[in-house]
Amino acid sequence: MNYNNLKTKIMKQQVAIKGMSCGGCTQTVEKALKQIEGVKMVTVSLAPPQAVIQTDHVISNAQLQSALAKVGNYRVAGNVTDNESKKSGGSCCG
Ligand SMILES: [Cu+2]
Repeated sequence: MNYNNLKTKIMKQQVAIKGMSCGGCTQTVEKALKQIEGVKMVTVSLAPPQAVIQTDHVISNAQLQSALAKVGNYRVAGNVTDNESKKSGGSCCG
């Protein structure tokens, strides 16, 4: 049932996420990203801290960021070349 690929092209976006510190965080982030319109599938990992999103159109980092901001102190880091090494304590487990 997922093969309506002539109409809908699924693409993959990979974004680094900051502020996750445990499995609860990854689940929270995953849920939040799934709420975004057009997002079909989300896979969040802690190491490396990132989300892989399958969408039917490109989701902007700003859109991802605003979805994350609603559920906690998580940030889209964009490029993996982010130099910030400070740990931010996480949102769901203080
Ligand atoms: Cu957590």
